[in-house]
Amino acid sequence: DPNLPLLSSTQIKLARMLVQAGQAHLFTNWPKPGVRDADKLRFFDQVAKLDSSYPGGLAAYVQNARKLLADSKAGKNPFSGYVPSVPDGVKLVHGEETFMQYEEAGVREAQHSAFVLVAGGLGERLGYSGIKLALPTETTTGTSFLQHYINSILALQDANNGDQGEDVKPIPLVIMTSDDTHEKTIELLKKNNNFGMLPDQIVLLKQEKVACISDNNGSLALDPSNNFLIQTKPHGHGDVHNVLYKSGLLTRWQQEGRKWVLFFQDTNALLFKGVPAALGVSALKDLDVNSLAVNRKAKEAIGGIARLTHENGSQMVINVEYNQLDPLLRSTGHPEGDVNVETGFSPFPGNINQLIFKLSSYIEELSKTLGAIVEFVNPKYKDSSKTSFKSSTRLECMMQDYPRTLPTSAKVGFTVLETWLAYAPVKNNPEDARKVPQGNPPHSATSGEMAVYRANCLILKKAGVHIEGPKVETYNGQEVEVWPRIVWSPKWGLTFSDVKRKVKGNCEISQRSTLVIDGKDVSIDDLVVDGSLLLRALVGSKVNIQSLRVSNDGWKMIPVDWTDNSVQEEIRIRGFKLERHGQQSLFFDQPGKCHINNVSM
Ligand code: UGB
Repeated sequence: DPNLPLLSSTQIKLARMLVQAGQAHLFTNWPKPGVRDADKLRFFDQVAKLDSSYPGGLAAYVQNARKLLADSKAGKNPFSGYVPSVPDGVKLVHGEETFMQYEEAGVREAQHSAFVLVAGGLGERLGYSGIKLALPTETTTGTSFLQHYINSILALQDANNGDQGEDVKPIPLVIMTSDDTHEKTIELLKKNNNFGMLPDQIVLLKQEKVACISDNNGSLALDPSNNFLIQTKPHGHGDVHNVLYKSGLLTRWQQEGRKWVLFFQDTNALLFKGVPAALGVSALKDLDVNSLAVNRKAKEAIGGIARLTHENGSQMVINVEYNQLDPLLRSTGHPEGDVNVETGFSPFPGNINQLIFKLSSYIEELSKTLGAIVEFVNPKYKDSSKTSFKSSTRLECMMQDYPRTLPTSAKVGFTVLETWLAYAPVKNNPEDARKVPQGNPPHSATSGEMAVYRANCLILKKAGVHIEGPKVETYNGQEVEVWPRIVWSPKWGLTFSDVKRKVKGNCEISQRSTLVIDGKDVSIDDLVVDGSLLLRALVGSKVNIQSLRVSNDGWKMIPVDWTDNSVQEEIRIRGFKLERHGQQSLFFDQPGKCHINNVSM
């Protein structure tokens, strides 16, 4: 092309690749040499990046897009040829003997694990301007999601540090970021000294966006605000497999003797209450893939786990997104689609996208796929002829689609946990959350925070504590159960047996109360709280609350209006703020034993 500036051989190759892939239109409006040459070179930098970050390069991307767009135009269901049925998995009830056995096994296995947090999503649905990892899980302690996740991993690490044995190796944490979240994630970690993790214990891997496509021919779209750039959009959390594969971390982990990789999402504060038991299931059942799941209401907007049997007899257990499950059931002899059964739930458990993979078979599979994952496309067509799009589209992929390419011999299972225990994501803004039909979870900052208190209260109740409540109240237009605001650090109550061991005898907490327990060695024999009590013990301090009565004005939940811009965004998305009217704070900073006996305050 006479309008190209002087190019390097690599750039010439890229230009040729684009033309051969039917993308000559990208150059049609380029001015003559000498005009906007810097922009032209920047264009090639971008093309080089898009080419190297996609398995098989941009040419493969265009080819895959054409095929998926043709399937989409023809209305082909990605699972056509498959018949769905309800799969078998492990169903656990919190507190039962089996649950506790799995928890114990899981805590032991944690020292051979690595954690991977996918946090590249901007969370448009939540309408929060910061990164979701920085949001508080609850406002009683203000602990952010990232801090809570790190505290939980450190508690698992600490639980394996025997009294005489060697310290276990730090459990690694990978965070997948994107251009939308990378800098802010670094900032959050820096500002907080990695929340106690060692500097090289956390690795950030950034996913790249993919090129947008403007028509069924797979033509790459130019950025509407810059004609020398290709428009890009996120490719989805499925990128995590390719990003990990390329990082070289998997083989390093294998050399370190690690066995499990646990994937998790950015805003589920309850998740780690299910991790020990689910990891125990992976270990004791030797699963290649274990997906955590919860009971799911029919048509609830989370994926359903199904067994799919192909006409040729092959089978797979896989997540089917909620918008595909219903039509798939209708087209395979279930005219009523996805409906609740006598349990009040859909028979297809809901995928909460916490996945546990066996590292050895994961590495084996990625060496074949290079981390590429089955993709899909979701174009918004202008009309029913499906010949043009309302706006550009792109290919997407999901991390839970990993088992789709696995051999049938792979052991793919799932673990169903109770929703109250393990799942309360923060995904929806107040406007959308209030419209969620009554009985379905709103998945908002309000419901996410209330779920933390409820889970802690239910666990303590099972351990024998008398808990008053809950009260039903309305915040940001959502009716929620308000339980006493009880929060503990993961190192205090990592498993149910930890909690049972630490709480004995006669304890009573009133509905209006707040109780925070922060410290590994705090045991409670007899405690009555009506108001607020904050207990904090530094490492080395062994505190025994033998008998303590606390009564004060406590902390009150004051409604705030979601539209009130004078209130901090983190607060108004939950619809209330906490006002501190009275509290007792006990801080134990000295090593050794300390008993609190017969005290009223
Ligand atoms: N994410 C990335 O890291 N990169 C991306 O490009 C996109 C997202 P969403 P989604 O928990 O109920 C998933 O948007 O994809 C991260 C499952 O597919 O919150 O709509 C992002 O930062 C679905 O089956 O969820 O739905 C976040 O951490 C169901 O399980 C994570 O990926 C659903 O989650 C998920 O992104 C659920």
